[in-house]
Amino acid sequence: MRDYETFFRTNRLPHIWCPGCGHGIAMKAIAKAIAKLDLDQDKTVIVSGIGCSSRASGYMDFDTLHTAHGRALPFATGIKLANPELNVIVITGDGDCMAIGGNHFIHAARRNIDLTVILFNNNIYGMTGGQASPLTPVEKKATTAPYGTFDRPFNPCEVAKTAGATYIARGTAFHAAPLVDLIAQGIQNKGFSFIETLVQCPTSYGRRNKMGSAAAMLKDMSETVIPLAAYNRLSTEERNEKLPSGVLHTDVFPEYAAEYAKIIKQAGGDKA
Ligand SMILES: Cc1ncc(C[n+]2csc(CCOP(=O)(O)OP(=O)(O)O)c2C)c(N)n1
Ligand code: SF4
Repeated sequence: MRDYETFFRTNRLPHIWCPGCGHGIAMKAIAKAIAKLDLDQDKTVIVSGIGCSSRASGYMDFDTLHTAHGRALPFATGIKLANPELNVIVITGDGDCMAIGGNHFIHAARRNIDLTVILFNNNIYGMTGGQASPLTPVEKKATTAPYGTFDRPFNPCEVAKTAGATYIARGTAFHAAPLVDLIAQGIQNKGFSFIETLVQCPTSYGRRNKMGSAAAMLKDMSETVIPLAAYNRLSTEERNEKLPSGVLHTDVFPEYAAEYAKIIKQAGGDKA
């Protein structure tokens, strides 16, 4: 097995992330999952949109695409359809994935195309200074909600499930070791895989909401996010305060790129 550290472009360091940002932990988990599965570096592509989270693609030594805000999934879809043998991994933020990119997300999930999407969820638009995203919890403050937002947030795992994703998991930057396994399982699923990864943004989110240091935010995560089995034992009222982690949903549907290849064959297109 290759050392995961060899999967970084060290000449691009130092990274741009603030001290205590959780994005680096999530990026490391992806590199470790790739190492664990012993994926071919030349057959693995990392695609991202725009945001602090999406900067991760630039630090990872694979074929990488840093695309436009919200548009990682259309690029990733094109890559997968043109080269179905590639492992295509998408890194995205909560604004990138669920706001501007929300429509791409539901349709990529609906198609069950073989992509692994890792959402670095810091509950805020970090890069642009702290606007509320569709995943900002009610009452949390943002530059666009100085008195606290009253927009109801999405549960991205539920959106993914409703849209048709065939592997859905939730992990956190605090639970870094199990996160590696959740990502590895997602990569192995032949279909649309979604791993929501909760990460701390001490700068644009934590500071405004008086959540303390990065360490305090991680501690909070460790108490709020609990294994699915433990979550299922809670009362409805108790569940309001917690989030389940681990593999939340799996399903089996035909994979889009494989179905597409069949149609090409049927139409005689593979003779060219
Ligand atoms: C089309 C377009 N709209 C808006 C922007 C400005 N913009 C850049 S990053 C960003 C938000 C990033 O937030 P998120 O996706 O949650 O990632 P984070 O920075 O929190 O990791 C926005 C609105 C842009 N670059 N392009
Ligand atoms: S603003 Fe937030 S998300 Fe962006 S690098 Fe800083 S801590 Fe990370």
